[in-house]
Amino acid sequence: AEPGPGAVHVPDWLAPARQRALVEACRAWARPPAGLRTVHLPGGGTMTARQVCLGWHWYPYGYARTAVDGDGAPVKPMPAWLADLGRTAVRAAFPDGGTAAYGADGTTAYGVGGTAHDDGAPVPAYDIALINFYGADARMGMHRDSDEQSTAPVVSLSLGDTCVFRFGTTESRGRPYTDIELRSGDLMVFGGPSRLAYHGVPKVYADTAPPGLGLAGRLNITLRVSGLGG
Ligand code: MD5
Ligand code: FE
Repeated sequence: AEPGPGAVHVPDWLAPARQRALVEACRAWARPPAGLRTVHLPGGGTMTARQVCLGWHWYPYGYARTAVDGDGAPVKPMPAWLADLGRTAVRAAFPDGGTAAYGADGTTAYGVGGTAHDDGAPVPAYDIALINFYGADARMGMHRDSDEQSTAPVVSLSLGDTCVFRFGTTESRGRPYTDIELRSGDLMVFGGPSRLAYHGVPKVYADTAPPGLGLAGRLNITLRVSGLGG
């Protein structure tokens, strides 16, 4: 399903065993050093979803190689297998190579070391993972992801509790928007015109995670290309 141009929702993309393995990996990444932290916004607000980063450390508003707003430790590396999962996700969302994802010119270069689809369309080299942990009362306000120097599609993997994901326009954080339920195992890819759309998570439904997953709350893994080089 395509909630907007370049935005693709693939429900139930991750098999249960894959979901369990990702939850286990998130648990390890959440540990110190440079583990799960609470993010404080410059305006005085506090993000209710807690976060851990791989590859590059996101802070409001930029990227660093150390947890500058946490314990200051070096950010954990982005595993090659996770970058590969991102590439596989983009191919799943845009099986034809994707003018929707890549722009009508089909020539836009993504990131460093990007390789190609069989049809020649570029495939992004994911070098950032942001993992957000949402407890039952956590939300994320409407915002755009604009701290990356790359137009490569963003990959979003949902685990655990079901949420309402709000997908808006590139123009404003208000209406019109489309509300989509994201469940454990769902994939979303935001490319092309959707890359800079406003979005947020207004609601998490408590106790809706698959029973076998061993997760109370929601995890979202978002894969991005920094465009920052080496
Ligand atoms: C989440 N995370 O569910 C979302 C998944 C964040 C964040 O929003 O910034 O950590 S990524 C959703 C996303 C990314 C890029 C573009 C769009 C959505 N979009 O155009 O809607 O925790
Ligand atoms: Fe975002």
